[in-house]
Amino acid sequence: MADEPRLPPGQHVIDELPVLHVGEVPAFDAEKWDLRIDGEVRHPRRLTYDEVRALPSVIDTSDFHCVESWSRLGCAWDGLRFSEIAALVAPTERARFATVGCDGGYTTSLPRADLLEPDVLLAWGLDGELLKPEHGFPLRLVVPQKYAYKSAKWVRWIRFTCEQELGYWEARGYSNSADPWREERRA
Ligand SMILES: Nc1nc2c(c(=O)[nH]1)N[C@H]1C(S)=C(S)[C@@H](COP(=O)(O)O)O[C@H]1N2
Ligand SMILES: [Mo]
Repeated sequence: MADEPRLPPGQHVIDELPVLHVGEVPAFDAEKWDLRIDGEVRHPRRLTYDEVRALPSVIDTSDFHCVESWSRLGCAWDGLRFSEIAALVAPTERARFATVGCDGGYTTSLPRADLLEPDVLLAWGLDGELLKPEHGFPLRLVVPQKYAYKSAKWVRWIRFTCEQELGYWEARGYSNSADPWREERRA
C-alpha cells in the first residue's frame, strides 16, 4: 500500500547485495548434488539438480533485510515456491515447522505457515542471472518477511518437524521470529 513504509525500522538501503556467511562457499557438482526432504512427511523425496530445476518456477520480486541493518530492495528472485516442495512431500498434520540445512552445516528453521507464503522461494536466480556461488547457487531459501539469516544459502535438505529446531544464528542469540517490521533482532 502506498502509505506504508517500504523500509523496516532501523534499516538503510544498499545497492549491491553484500556477501555474508560463515564458512566457505561450497563446491557444486550437478552429478552429485541432491535435495533431500523428509521428517514429518508422507512422501520423503530425494531430488536431483535437474529434477529441482524442472519443477514449476516463478519470478518473485521482494526486499531483503539483513539484521545488521542493510536492506537490498527489489530483488527479482527466480526459483520455485517452497509450497511446491511441500506439495510434493505432503507434510503430516503434526508438521508445524521445517528446518532447512545447508552445505557447510548452516541451518535455519521456520513455522510451516510462514514457509507456505507465496513469496518464499527456493531460488537459483537473481535479477535475470543465475545466482553467483557466493550468493547461494545452486539453491537458496528466500524468506523476504524475515531477517536474512532465515534465507539460507546452499540448501541441501529440508526436514519437517513437530517442534521447532533452533537454527545456527537463532541458537546464538538472534531472534527466532526475526520479523524486521517489529525489529526482532536479538532473542
Ligand atoms: N548457508 C548459509 N546461508 C546464509 C548465511 C550463512 O552464514 N550460511 N548467512 C545468512 C545471512 S546472516 C545473510 S545476511 C544472508 C546474506 O546473503 P548474501 O550473502 O547473498 O547477501 O545469507 C544468509 N544465509
Ligand atoms: Mo545477515
